Amino acid sequence: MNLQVNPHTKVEDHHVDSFLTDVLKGLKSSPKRLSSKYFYDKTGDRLFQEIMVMPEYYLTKCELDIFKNKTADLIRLINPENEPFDLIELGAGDAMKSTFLLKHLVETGVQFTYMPIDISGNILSILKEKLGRELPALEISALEGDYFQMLQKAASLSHRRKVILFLGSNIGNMNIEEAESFCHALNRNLSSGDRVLIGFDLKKNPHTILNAYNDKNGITAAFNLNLLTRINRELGADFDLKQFQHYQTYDPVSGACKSYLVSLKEQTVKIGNESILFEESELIDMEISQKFSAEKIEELREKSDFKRVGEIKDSKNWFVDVIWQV
Ligand code: AVJ
Repeated sequence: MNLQVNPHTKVEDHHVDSFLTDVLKGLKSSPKRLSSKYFYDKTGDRLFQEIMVMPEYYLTKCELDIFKNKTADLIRLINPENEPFDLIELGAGDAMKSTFLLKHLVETGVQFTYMPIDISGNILSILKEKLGRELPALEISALEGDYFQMLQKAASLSHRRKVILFLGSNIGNMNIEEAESFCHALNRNLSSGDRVLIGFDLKKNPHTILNAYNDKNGITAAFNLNLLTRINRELGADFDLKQFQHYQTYDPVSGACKSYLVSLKEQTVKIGNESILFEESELIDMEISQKFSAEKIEELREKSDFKRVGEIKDSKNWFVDVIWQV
């Protein structure tokens, strides 16, 4: 998992290079695709924060219910002996939910460092500012980048038992196969006794799920289309946003909730020196938000070699945080 970095290349150049490579590779595939991990530029961060407060988007409310009202239970499951440890959060974002946990932990006086990892440097600076204000006693060491690269960095900084938080159904952005290899790799990157807390969105009435991703005000649509704006700005492309339309699906059998952009006409888009042809009605596969059954979660745990520790659901039983141990 080591990344070879040319010492003469600036980090920003590197970002642009791999962003361009990924975008071109995705748009030359069939079906065309773009990775939702690139949604989170400054505007994307803001749009996702708007999504989290939409009445339709129940996920954040459910997990907040757990973190607000079952904090002591959570702490018992992640750190039963109340011993020093390090708390690493993958995809921390603004850490709205984990802040409840952090407050509680600071109050108990247990020794720990909080290491939030996120792909968005923008949201990490917002987070650091907020936590510095609300929890000045908290030891924090923020890491910007991809999950595994930064997880390794965090592991090299930490000499204590580790607890990994992976909340908000971020794991749903992987299909089942990817989630399996992710959890397996996560397990291999940790040591015996380390624990993970993973948030899964559960299967439920398919109308409820589809509504959460197909809001009437078009915020989710704007969230998807914003990636085209980002590609225009950062990679010098000329996507015409009026010629692409958001389309959302949910398959209650597989649990896959997927978003697409539909090309409204035959058109050519320039990206750097390349031209990409879109047929009329051709799709770009944008994002998967996988929903899980209890059985699928168990299967995932077994395949990735974790031991079951416990789980906590919200009061509606719509969302579950599971705790596993290496
Ligand atoms: C941040 C990946 C959990 O899939 O529910 C929200 C992102 N996409 N609305 C999700 C998202 C459209 C969200 N995650």
